[in-house]
Amino acid sequence: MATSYATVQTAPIDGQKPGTSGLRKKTAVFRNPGYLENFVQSVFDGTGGAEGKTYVIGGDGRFFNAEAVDIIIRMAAANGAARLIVGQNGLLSTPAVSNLIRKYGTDGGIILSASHNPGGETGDFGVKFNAPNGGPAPEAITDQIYDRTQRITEYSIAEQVACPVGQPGRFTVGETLVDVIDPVADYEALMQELFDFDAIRALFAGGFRMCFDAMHAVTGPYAKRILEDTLGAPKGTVINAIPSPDFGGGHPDPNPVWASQLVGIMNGPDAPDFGAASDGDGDRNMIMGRGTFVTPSDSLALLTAHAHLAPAYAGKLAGVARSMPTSQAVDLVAERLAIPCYETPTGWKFFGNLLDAGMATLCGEESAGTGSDHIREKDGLWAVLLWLNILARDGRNIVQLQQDHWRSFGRNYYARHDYEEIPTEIANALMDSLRAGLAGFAGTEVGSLRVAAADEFSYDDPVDHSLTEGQGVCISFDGGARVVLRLSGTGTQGATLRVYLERYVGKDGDHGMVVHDALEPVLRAADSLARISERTGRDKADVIT
Ligand code: G16
Repeated sequence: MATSYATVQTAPIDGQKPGTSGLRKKTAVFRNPGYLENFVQSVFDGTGGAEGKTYVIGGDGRFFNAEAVDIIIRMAAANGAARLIVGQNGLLSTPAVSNLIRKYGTDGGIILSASHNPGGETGDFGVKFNAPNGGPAPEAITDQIYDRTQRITEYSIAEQVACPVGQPGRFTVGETLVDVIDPVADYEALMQELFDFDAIRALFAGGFRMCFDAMHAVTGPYAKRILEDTLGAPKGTVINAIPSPDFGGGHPDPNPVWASQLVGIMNGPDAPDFGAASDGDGDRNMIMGRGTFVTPSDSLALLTAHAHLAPAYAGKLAGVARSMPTSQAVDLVAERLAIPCYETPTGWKFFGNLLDAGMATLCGEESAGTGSDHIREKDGLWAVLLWLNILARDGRNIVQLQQDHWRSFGRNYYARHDYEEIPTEIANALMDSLRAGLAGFAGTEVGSLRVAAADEFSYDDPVDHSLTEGQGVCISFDGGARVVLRLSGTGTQGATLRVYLERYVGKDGDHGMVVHDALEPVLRAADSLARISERTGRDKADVIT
């Protein structure tokens, strides 16, 4: 029987503006009638229509993932898509989607995830459109999508038909071919091209032990297959490996606060040599050695310094890029390697042009994202495999590598303080008054520090020369300390103020301070200049990472 299609009348819904990384809202909001449908139709309409196109579709398995995949398949079919590539059970990690888009030359992909935000019925959900280069849609495209959400009058959807995504294979919805694929296979093949799997296999065969915490999220099946089945890590190396709709009731954010189980294991009496975790959709990573946490900023610096040990990067680093709030540790490595280091706004999408133009090879962010030109997303398991490749080829352990790095380059003490769910007006007023005072900050003494410069970051993209303004306030102090303040673009409730603290201690300085103590003067200066406690009524941050 022929598939029938419906054209459903609808009206614009407020607030469908994509943020730092796609549209993120409470799951309940996405489940409101027409909410997902309006946004998906706007994605198609805002990108020239779906007629004859091919898309990759998958998500991190959170609550509402399965229903959303079903709706998007039926909408893509009703909009005339030629072919859809869907992960088995609707599962695909964000890096896997990026790889599939590039490998099969599709017209883009739709990723269902709110990344590291909690899931479940009362948690968060999200939809992100990735462009044909495999990367998050740049602002020019998300603006067009948003524009459509404000003018939408109808959406198209196929009738309820069976979409058997539980097994690899092919089915059709009307004229649209739907290929259900093993989510891991293509991704694993790419990793094998990049890294020295034999060296990593030998490392594990020699008794090297690691713990990978998949945090009940999408990376579980990827990590189990690659680390345990292919590379020979002992069974049980990957913990919390089965994706669950509410991430086991946890917060799938790989940082020392939320990955506390891993932290306990790595600080325990029989700690393995290496610890790592990944987030909801598999693009973030956290790295630990025995009793040691490697900050994402330091991880980027160390990976850059040693990337030549991996086959894909030996002699091939064209440049590096980091988001502005990320510590300047990698800048020092780039300087020594005599390669350029680019500073971009927060948001992986800003690395896309640099990667496409071959100007940057490695990129990273303080928010636990690291990646390279192999795809156009950050990639959690990739970072773990690059670390394993380096450990296998270098011979030193993580603690030694980190300490030797600091002795060679100096240490950038670093922490991020998040003040969550601040009423939006208060957060905006804080940032506005900070901006208004910026011009007068230079030369001000705050405690033991003196302001060297203060400005608001704007980015002139060196490839397409698009200008992105208002990307965070940066106050630097004499001697190399700095504080950056900005509002998060990924929260779903109120506003989150992020305060990024950094202090540089040179190669002969004290690298063994407690991070909080090292950063105390910078925190005090930030509070005094931005009047954080006075304006928010909070005497400390909610989450410190
Ligand atoms: C997203 C972006 C990252 C960004 C992070 C935090 O990550 O892709 O580039 O650093 O959000 O953004 P914000 O500080 O605005 O909350 P993910 O892993 O959530 O997609």
